[in-house]
Amino acid sequence: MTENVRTHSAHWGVFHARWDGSRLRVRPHPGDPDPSPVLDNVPAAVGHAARVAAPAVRRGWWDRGPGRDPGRGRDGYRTVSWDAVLDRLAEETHRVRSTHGDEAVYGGSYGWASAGRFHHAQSQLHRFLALTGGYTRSVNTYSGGAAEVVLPHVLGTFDAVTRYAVTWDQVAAHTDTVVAFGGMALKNSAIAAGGVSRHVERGAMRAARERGAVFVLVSPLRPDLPEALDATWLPIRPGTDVALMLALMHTIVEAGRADTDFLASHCDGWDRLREYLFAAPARDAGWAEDITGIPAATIRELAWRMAHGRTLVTVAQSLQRAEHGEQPVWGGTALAAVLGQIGLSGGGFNYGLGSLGHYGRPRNAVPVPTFSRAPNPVTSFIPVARVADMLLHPGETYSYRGVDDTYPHVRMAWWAGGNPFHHHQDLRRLRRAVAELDTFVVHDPMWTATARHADVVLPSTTTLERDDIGATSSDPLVVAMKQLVPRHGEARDDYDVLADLAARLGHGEAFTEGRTSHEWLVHMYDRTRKGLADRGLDAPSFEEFWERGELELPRRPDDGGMLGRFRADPARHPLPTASGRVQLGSGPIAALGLPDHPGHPAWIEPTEVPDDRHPFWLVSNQPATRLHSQLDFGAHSAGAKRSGREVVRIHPDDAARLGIGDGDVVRIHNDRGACLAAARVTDDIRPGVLQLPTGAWWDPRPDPDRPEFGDDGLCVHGNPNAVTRDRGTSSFAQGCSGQLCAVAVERYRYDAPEVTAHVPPVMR
Ligand SMILES: Nc1nc2c(c(=O)[nH]1)N[C@H]1C(S)=C(S)[C@@H](COP(=O)(O)OP(=O)(O)OC[C@H]3O[C@@H](n4cnc5c(=O)[nH]c(N)nc54)[C@H](O)[C@@H]3O)O[C@H]1N2
Ligand SMILES: Nc1nc2c(c(=O)[nH]1)N[C@H]1C(S)=C(S)[C@@H](COP(=O)(O)OP(=O)(O)OC[C@H]3O[C@@H](n4cnc5c(=O)[nH]c(N)nc54)[C@H](O)[C@@H]3O)O[C@H]1N2
Ligand SMILES: [Mo]
Repeated sequence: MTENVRTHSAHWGVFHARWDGSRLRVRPHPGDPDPSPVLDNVPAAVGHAARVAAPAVRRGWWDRGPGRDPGRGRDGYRTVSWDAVLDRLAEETHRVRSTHGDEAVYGGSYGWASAGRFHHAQSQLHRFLALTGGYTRSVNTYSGGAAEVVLPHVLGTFDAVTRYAVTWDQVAAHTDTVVAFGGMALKNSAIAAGGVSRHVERGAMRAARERGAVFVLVSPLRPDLPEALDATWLPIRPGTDVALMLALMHTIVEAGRADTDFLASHCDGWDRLREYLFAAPARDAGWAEDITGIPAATIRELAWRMAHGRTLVTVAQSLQRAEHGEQPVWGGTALAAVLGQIGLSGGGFNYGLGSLGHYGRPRNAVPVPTFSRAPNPVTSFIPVARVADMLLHPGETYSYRGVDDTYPHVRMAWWAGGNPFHHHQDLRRLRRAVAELDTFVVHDPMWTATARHADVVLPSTTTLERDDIGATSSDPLVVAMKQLVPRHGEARDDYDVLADLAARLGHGEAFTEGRTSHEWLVHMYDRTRKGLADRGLDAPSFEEFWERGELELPRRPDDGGMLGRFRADPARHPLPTASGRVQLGSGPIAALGLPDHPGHPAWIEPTEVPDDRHPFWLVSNQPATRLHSQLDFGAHSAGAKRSGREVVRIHPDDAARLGIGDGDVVRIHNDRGACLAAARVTDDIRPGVLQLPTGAWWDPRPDPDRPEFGDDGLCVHGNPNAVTRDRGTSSFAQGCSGQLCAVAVERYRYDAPEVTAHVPPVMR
């Protein structure tokens, strides 16, 4: 490495960078066989106009004090000094805690923040809130909310069946047929929280293909598997995968190809599911054709193929981010069980393989550095995606995992490292929800849509502006993430800001434990150094590690994981389910009597489906050109937009019927809101489906076609959460169901307004 070149890491890859005083140049780590183009977004973080340059307060809050206020998201801001804002914030935290109790502080703070183990914003905030009295927390994720609840009942703990089940090496070596529900898009596996030094997925899939493996893509969107695999594409009607899975099981059983030995020795509740499959109406291929849009003959052919050779079923996270999303997760498990392949090398079921870069990789043999947590003295919590419900309906009852609970009355919400006005559904409703707060505090480097709704905006440094350690247990490289560029304006590290606040609240020493940031890095690194020394391996001191810039950890041999051990000896290695076996039906779940979550995998018609007024399914999936909303203004993200607007895919037949041409600005709308986007006409998508990725910063204006929606009826930038629905996946798991909703689309009749999402508010 030449002088001035430093190593750094992002959720989308490890990189080398050089700062020449005015420009940051970035190139991928030389060891990465397939780097992500998302790296090209990084340089724009330096000095961009959308950076928060100094602490800012919403004028209504600063002048009139805390309280319910529909001005959130509408008022102007003014700049104040760090001391003034932290004094005021300490006072307000004390007021809320002493008047309303500690559970009135919401510290869910969901979000991806940046790579780097110490300056992980959410961990810092949780530690601060825990040590200063506690907070209402959130459980589960937007990523896998339904799966995280259902998988432990039917198969095993989330990590065991996502990260540490079937590996990419096994796929390359052993799989004959991969049936990928929702695909395994390379755009998705490019991302892993904490960083990824080697993108192996393309190579593994290609190796399998070259060996003769067949890939079957079940998805409304063709690019969900790499083109080079020459996959069989089954463009399924969104939200109907479980019907296809049931029909495959039915066909396999009827053909006498079910593994009855495995069902008897390793599964429980098969009788319950079998009865459902064969009772009228029989869940056969003809039945599923009407629901899924996939011809019965194709389903029968696929069933035949799956029953021969080594077959792997994968289910992308997207399938469960929809109404009744629990069902395809359970259905995929059951399908692999009927084939009798769970626990075989390269076969069976791997939930989420390909959805994230953490999955399907060997585990490190030595622990990576981690930041210490502090216990939260408050027990109150919500399933993460119920945040708007909580704010709008304090004290009301909701159900979760079969138990009734009530929403706490939250007065103060605090966010660091997440962007709810990116991740939440039905953003106009979220805006009404945050209007209910007394105080909304946001730490972020950027003037995101969330920052623009905060009462207090605290400017954070980006990862490029501080030293940190990048690492995760599924990647061998520990990265010395060295500061690359000077701090922006008055931005400060979240740690330093929270340490100052903790001191004002009388908990400074507990928060810092007397360490500077640098001392924390040394402290955190120590367990990794010890882990290496214990195995008699080269265990460099912190200084040596920092000097080298990276450290490669040994990895554990592939022992087949939890599912492999269970398969080999189910009595000695039972699964953590009620029966210790794969749970294909469940008496206790059936006994809950939930119509939206019966005691076996089932097809349940969604309550929102396309109709005459809203004839399209909108798929709002993860963006290929960025991570969520992060660096939306970066070169790779901006370069893929059209006239600064996000791009929506539409099938040529639909476009022709509606008079929409390639590149036209279209309005996507329903009774919750509307957004504009630029049309890309392509036969890569199933007719009747639109695809608009998430992540274009919400840019609300009045909608001339819906004046009753007020000043935020139309997002002019193309954020799908302007129209998505804010509803739990089911009353059992309460996951986020944002991936799918019903919409109409039309060519935009007016002059399209300019996008101003990346222009910061004017300061007074
Ligand atoms: N319609 C629809 N909506 C979805 C989804 C979908 O499929 N469809 N997917 C969902 C999923 S799976 C997820 S995970 C969520 C993602 O939602 P989020 O994780 O909330 O999205 P990000 O854009 O990653 O937000 C991270 C924020 O942290 C900030 N940040 C970065 N570094 C730092 C730092 O050091 N300090 C501080 N204080 N802030 C920092 C960034 O500027 C950014 O604002 O979105 C969900 N929303
Ligand atoms: N580039 C990039 N990669 C990412 C992220 C990102 O923001 N950018 N986010 C990361 C995060 S936090 C997560 S949780 C994962 C999420 O991983 P996923 O949830 O799997 O990712 P998505 O892109 O939302 O969805 C994958 C594909 O599923 C298809 N699909 C949608 N609905 C259906 C359906 O009903 N049936 C079928 N069969 N297919 C359907 C869509 O065509 C979509 O492209 O991605 C991670 N990877
Ligand atoms: Mo996610």
